[in-house]
Amino acid sequence: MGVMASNPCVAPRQASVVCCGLDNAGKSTILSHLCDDLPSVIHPTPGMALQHFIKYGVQWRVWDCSGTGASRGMWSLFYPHAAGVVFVVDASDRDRISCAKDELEALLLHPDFRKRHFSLLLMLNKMDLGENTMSAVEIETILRLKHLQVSQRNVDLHVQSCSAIKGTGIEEGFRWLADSMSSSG
Ligand code: G3D
Repeated sequence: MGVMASNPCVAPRQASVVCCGLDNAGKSTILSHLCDDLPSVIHPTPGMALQHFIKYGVQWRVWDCSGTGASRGMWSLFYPHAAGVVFVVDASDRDRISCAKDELEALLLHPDFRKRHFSLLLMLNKMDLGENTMSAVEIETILRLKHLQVSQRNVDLHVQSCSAIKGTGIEEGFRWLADSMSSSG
């Protein structure tokens, strides 16, 4: 089912989403394109910041989680309440791509997600950095996404290349997520 155009007479449906990924991946910058009232200067997220916005016929509630090492243990507090996950990867961060893989795997194997159906939007960010970035194919291989699609049929996955600095790929990604969550009720 597609996302309907916004109609002021119809209350938008609600969607709760957890946004995670390593620190510096660009989570807050991505969300700044969707929230009208976020400041233009993005500061490191202290623990978690809850964002509300209405876009693409959906009233979004997004937990923007800090990705620093110590804070990652807090992500799972929001899993039981989330119908969708936005996992942001810094495509220019070769040194930490295996760490991002480990965190993604831990999320997928977490009891709150292991068995139930959910939508996973994987944002491959900072694609504007040109030859310094890993390609989408390279990242998909490192993250073993083909294996994931076979082994975890409960995950509706979409991979979206983007540049939060340029604002590209964000609308496409979140429109897909809105559609995916709508389809799974
Ligand atoms: P986080 O919320 O995941 O921790 P932020 O990440 O949104 O705070 O972004 C971390 C840094 O990456 C910021 O730079 C931000 O401007 C930059 N960044 C985010 N998205 C992109 C992108 O698509 N391309 C490029 N080139 N940079 C990006 P600073 O310098 O403020 O730390």
